Amino acid sequence: MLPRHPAAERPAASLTAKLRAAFALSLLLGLLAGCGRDASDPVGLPDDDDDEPQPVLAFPGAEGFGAQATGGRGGRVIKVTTLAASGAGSLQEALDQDEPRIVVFAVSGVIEADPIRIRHGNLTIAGQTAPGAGITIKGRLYGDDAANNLIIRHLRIRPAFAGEGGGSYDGVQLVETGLVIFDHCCVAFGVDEVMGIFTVWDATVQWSTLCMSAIEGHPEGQHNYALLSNRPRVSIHHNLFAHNGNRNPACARGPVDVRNNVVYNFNRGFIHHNPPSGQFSIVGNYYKQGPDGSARPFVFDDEAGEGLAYYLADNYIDDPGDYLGIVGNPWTDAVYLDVYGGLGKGEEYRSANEFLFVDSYPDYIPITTQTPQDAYAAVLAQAGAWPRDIVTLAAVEETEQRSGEWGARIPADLMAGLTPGTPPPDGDEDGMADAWEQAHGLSPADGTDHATLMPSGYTAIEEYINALADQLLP
Ligand SMILES: [Ca+2]
Ligand SMILES: [Ca+2]
Ligand SMILES: [Ca+2]
Repeated sequence: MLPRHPAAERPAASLTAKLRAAFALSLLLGLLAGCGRDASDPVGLPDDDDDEPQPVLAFPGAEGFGAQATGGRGGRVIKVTTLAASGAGSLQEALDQDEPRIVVFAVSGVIEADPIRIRHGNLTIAGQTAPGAGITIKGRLYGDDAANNLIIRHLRIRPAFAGEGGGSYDGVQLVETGLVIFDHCCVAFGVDEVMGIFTVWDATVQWSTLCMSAIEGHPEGQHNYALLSNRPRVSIHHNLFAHNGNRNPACARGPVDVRNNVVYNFNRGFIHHNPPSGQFSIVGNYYKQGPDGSARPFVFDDEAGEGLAYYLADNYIDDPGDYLGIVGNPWTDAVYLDVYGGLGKGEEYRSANEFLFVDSYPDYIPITTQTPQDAYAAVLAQAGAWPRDIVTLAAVEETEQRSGEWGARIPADLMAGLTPGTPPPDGDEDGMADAWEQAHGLSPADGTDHATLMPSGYTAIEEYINALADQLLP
C-alpha cells in the first residue's frame, strides 16, 4: 500500500485487499527495521478473515475520500533545521527528494519562500512537530503534476501578493494529483482561490481554515474565492470558511461530501462553476451572514451531467432578519425561496435519501457528523493549525462576533503572539524525542527504529507525530 500512485478514474481497491497489503507491508517494515517486534507481539493485524482490524488511516481522525493516504509512511524521516527558503536543512530541500518521506521540524517560525513547491509525492508534512510556534509559509504552497499521496497537517500558508496579474495565484494549488489529505491547515490571502484543487481527486480538506481571500490583484477584479474542485471523490468537512465571497466551496464532480463546515461572511456558499455530475452531499453546514455579501447558501448552475443528484440535510442558516434555523428542503421551503430565490436546478435532482458512499467506494471513510450547531462550536474551537496565529484568531473571533471584513489583512508580524521553542533532545536524529522513545520501547540510540511497526498499526514516527498533533488541540 505504499507508495501508491492512484489514477484518476481507477476503481478503488477493495478494503480486504488493502488490509492484506497493509499486513504484507507490516512484515516488510518489521524486517527492514531489523528490530521487529516479537512475532507473538500483537500488532493488531489479521490472523484470519474473521478478525480484521480497523484500517490504518492517514492518521487517527482522518475521514472522507482522502483518509487512506499513506504519505511518507515507511520512508525516510527528514528534519527541517532552518527557516531558510532553500538549501541544506530547508523545507524546500526536503520536498525536493523523490522518495517516501516524513518531514518533521526542529525549528518553528516563518519560512519566507514563494512558492514552496512539492515536487514529488509520498510525502507527510508534520507541521505539528515544529516546537512552540508552528510553521508559517509566507508564500504559496504549490504541487507539481502527479505529486500524489500527501498528508499535510498543522501548516499555515500566508502568501502576500502585491500588484496585478494574480489570475492564477492561489494560496495552495495542486494539479493532477490524487490521494491527498489536509488536516488542521490555515490558508489565507489567495488571490484566485485560497485553495485551488481543481484537478485533485481522492481528497479530504478537514479541520482547516480558509480565510480572508484577497479582493485585489485579480484581472477580473474582486475575486475573493475560497476553494475550487473539479475532480471526483472530494470531502470538505469541519472547516472554517471566513471572509470569502464565493466558492465556499465550488465542487463540480461528485461524489463530493461537504459536511459540518462553517461558512461566514460570504456571498455564495456551495456552488458549481463547471458542468456538475455525480452525487453531492451537503449536510450539517452552518452558514452565517456577515457584514459583506448576500449569504446565499446553495447556488447550482443549470447544467446537469451524468448521475447528478443532491442530498441536502440539516444545514443551518444564521441570517438575522431573513432566515434563522435549519433548512431541510430548500426547494420547497417558502422562506428560503423568498429570501434567496431558487437554487438554479429543479427539485428532480434532489435525493430524499442520504448517499452511502461507503457502500460504493471502499476507500471512503465516513465522516463523524454533528448537528450544524455542534459543528459550529467544534470548528471555531479546534479548526486550523495550532498554536493558532494572529490571522486565525482574528477569523475565529470575527466569525463569533459577526465582525470583520473582506480582504487580505496581512499582519506585519505573522508570528505576533507566538514564541518559537526548542525541540526536545533527539540524540539519534530519527525525528522522535529521546524521552518518547524510551517510554515506548524504542531506542534513542537507534536512528532507524522510526519505521518500527507499533501495535497501533502505525510506524513509530507516525505514532509520535500523531501524538504531538493530538497534544496541540485544546
Ligand atoms: Ca486557482
Ligand atoms: Ca530519536
Ligand atoms: Ca530511535
